[in-house]
Amino acid sequence: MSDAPPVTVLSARFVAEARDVAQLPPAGPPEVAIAGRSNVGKSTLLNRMAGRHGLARVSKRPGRTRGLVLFDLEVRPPSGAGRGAGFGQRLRLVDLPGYGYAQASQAERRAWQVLVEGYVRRKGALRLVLVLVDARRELGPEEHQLMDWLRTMQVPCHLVVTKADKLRASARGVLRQRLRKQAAASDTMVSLVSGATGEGVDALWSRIAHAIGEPRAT
Ligand SMILES: Nc1nc2c(ncn2[C@@H]2O[C@H](COP(=O)(O)OP(=O)(O)OP(=O)(O)O)[C@@H](O)[C@H]2O)c(=O)[nH]1
Ligand SMILES: [Mg+2]
Repeated sequence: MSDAPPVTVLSARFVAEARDVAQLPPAGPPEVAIAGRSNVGKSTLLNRMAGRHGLARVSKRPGRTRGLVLFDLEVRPPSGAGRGAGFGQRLRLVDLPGYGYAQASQAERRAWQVLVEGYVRRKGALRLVLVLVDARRELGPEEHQLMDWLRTMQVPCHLVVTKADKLRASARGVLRQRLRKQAAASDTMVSLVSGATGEGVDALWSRIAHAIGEPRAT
C-alpha cells in the first residue's frame, strides 16, 4: 500500500469559499471533494495532499470549515501512469463543511444539507468524493447515508480512514485487513491514511488518479 508512485503537486492556490451554491465559481478542472464528520481531519488531509501546510484552515474545535472551500492544484501524475492517469494537470480540491457537529443548530444542519446537496446536484465538474472516517470509529449512519446518496447520484466515492497515527501498529494491521475485506465485499475503495504524518497519502493520490480517469456515468 505504501510503494505507490507519488503524484507531484506543482502548485496549489485558494480559489473561492462559497457559503451557498450561487456563490460557487464556474466549473473548472475536475473536482475531488472531501466530506466527513466535523473534526475528522478533512482540511488537514487536504493540506497534506497539496503538500502545503496552512492552505486550508484547521482547528481543534469542530465546525471550522463552514462553506465549500475550493483550491486549484497543478499536479504531475505518477511517473509511468502517463496520460491514463486521468486528471492531466489541473485538479480542484473542495473542502466541505463537516456534519454531525454537536453544537450545530437545526438551522445549521439544514444549511449544511442544502449547501452540500446543491453542490453535488449541480453535476458540475465533481468526479469523486472522499468520505473520511476516523480510524478509531465505526462507520455511522451519516457515512452510510452519504455514501448511499452519492451512489444514487452516480457520484463515485472513496472511503478514507484517517488519523491512522492514533492507532498502535498492531491495531493498524488488524484494521487494514478488515478494510481490505470490506472493500472487496462492497463496491467501495478504501484507503487508510494519516493527515498528520502523511502515511498512505501517496497511495491515495494514485487511487484518485485512476478513479477519476474513468468517465462519470450520467
Ligand atoms: N493525530 C492526528 N490528528 C489529526 C489528523 N487529521 C486531523 N487531525 C487533527 O484533528 C483536528 C481537526 O482537523 P481538521 O482538519 O480541522 O478537521 P475538519 O474535518 O476539517 O473539521 P471541520 O472543518 O470542523 O469539519 C485538528 O486538531 C487536527 O490537527 C490526523 O491524521 N492525525
Ligand atoms: Mg475543515
